[in-house]
Amino acid sequence: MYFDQSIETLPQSQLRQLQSDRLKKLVKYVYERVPFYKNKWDEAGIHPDQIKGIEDLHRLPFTLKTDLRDTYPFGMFAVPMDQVSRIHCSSGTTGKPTVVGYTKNDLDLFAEVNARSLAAAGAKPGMMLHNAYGYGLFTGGLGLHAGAERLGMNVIPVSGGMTDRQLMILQDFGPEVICCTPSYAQRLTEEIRKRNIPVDSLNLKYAVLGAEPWTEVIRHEVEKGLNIQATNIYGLSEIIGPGVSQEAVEERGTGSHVWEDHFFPEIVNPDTGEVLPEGKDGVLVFTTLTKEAFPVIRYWTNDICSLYYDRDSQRTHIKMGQIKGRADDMLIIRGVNFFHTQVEALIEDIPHLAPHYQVIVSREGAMDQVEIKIELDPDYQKETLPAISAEDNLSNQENIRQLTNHLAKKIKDNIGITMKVEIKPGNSIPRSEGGKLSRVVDLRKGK
Ligand code: DLL
Repeated sequence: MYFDQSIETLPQSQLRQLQSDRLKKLVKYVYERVPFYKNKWDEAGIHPDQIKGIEDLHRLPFTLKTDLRDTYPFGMFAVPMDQVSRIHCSSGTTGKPTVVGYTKNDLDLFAEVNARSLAAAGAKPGMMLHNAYGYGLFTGGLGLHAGAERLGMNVIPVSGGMTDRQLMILQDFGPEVICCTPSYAQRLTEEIRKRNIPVDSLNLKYAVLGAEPWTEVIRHEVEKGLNIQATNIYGLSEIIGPGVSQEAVEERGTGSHVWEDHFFPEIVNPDTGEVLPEGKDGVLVFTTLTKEAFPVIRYWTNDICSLYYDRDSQRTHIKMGQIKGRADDMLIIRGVNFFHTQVEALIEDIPHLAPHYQVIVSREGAMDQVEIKIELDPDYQKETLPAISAEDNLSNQENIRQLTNHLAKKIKDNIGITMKVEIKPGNSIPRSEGGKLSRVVDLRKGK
C-alpha cells in the first residue's frame, strides 16, 4: 500500500528535476547558515552557484562523522536554537554522541517518511503497532511512533526490553504490526516458542525490522516463528533516523526503496571517494534535500551496500541492497576483508544450526584468529541430541563434529578465511535485550 502514491511512483525524470531544484536551494541555504560548509567549500574552491543540478553534487566535498564531532554539539545546526523543536543522538557506546536537531517541519518530514515506510511494509490505517524500538535519544521509537500516527494507526509505545511485558501485550492487545531490531524479533520468536504460546493466538501480520544488519536467514526464522511478513527499514540519526529507506512487503528480498525525493543516495569507492555505478558495492553517502535544522551534504555513512533501480517495481525510487556492515566494523583477517553478515548468510542451508552466533576475534602472536560460536537448532537438539557434554554418547559427538567441519569448510570456501567453529547448545550466546545486538567481540589489543 502507498502512503503517497504520486510521489512514490513519480517518473524518474520528474524525480531528478525535483532533486535538482531542491539541491540548488539547499547548497545556498547551508553555505549561508553553516560556517563549516562555507569554510570547507571556499577551501575547495567551489561555490553554490556552480551547482546547477543533482548531476553536480559529486563536486562537493564529503561530510564525515569526525566533522560532526568537531562541531559538537550544535555547530552543524542551520537554524537558531529557538527554531529547533527536538534533539536526538546517534547511538554509540563510547565518547560523545552525535547530536542532531529537528525543526517543526523536519518532524513533519520524519513522520511522513515513516508513514510511507510503514505503509510499504504492509501496515494500514486502523491497524495497531507494537513499537518496540527504544524511545528516547535513539531515533527509532519516536520516529516510527510519529509515522504510525501519521498513517492513522494506533500505536502502543512499548519501547525496548522487559520481554515478559512485551509478550503479554502481544497476546492480550493483538497488534497486527511490530517494529523492533531483527535480533529482538529473534528473541521474541524464541520466547514464544519456549513458552509454548501458540502463534495463532497472536494477531501479528507484519514486522518492520532494522537498525542493525541482518540477512535472509533471520528473515526466515522470524517469519516462520511469528507467522508474519518481515521487511527491512533503514536509517541513521544523521540523516533523520528510521525511514530513509524501506523494503516493500510484496518485494521482500529485492532491496529497500530510498525515499530519494528527500534523501539523495550515492555509492562511492571507500578508498577514492569516486561515485560508483548502479549495482556496485561501496560506501553509502546521503544528502538530505529538504531538512532545515540539520541538513547534511554528502554524508559518509560508512555503511556498505549497493544501489539499483528495480524496473519491475511500481515505486520508482532507487533501491539499496541489505547493508553488509559498516566499513569500520569490517574485519580484516590475514589480509581478507569480511563482515559478520557473511557468516550468517552461510548457515541458510545448514538446517541444524540456529542464527544465534558470535564472531570472536583475537590475536595470537602476530596472527589474527577468528572463532565462530554458533548454536544448534533447538529442535534438532531436542530430537537427536539430548545434551552436548563430555558424557554424551559418541554418535552425538560425531554429529556435532561433522557439523562443525561442514561449517568451517563452507566458511573457508566462501569467505577464504580459516576460522575455528564451535557449536554450542541452545541459549549460550547473548540475546538482544531490546536494542541493537553486537555479534562481534574483538579481543585484539589496540586493534
Ligand atoms: O539505527 C535508526 C533506525 C532506527 C533505523 C530504527 C531503523 C530502525 P542510528 O542509531 O544512528 O540510527 O544508527 C544508524 O545503524 O548507519 C547502520 O549502520 C545501522 N542500520 C540502521 N538500519 C539498518 C538496517 C538508527 N536496516 C546505523 N540494516 C546505520 C543494517 C542498519 N544496518
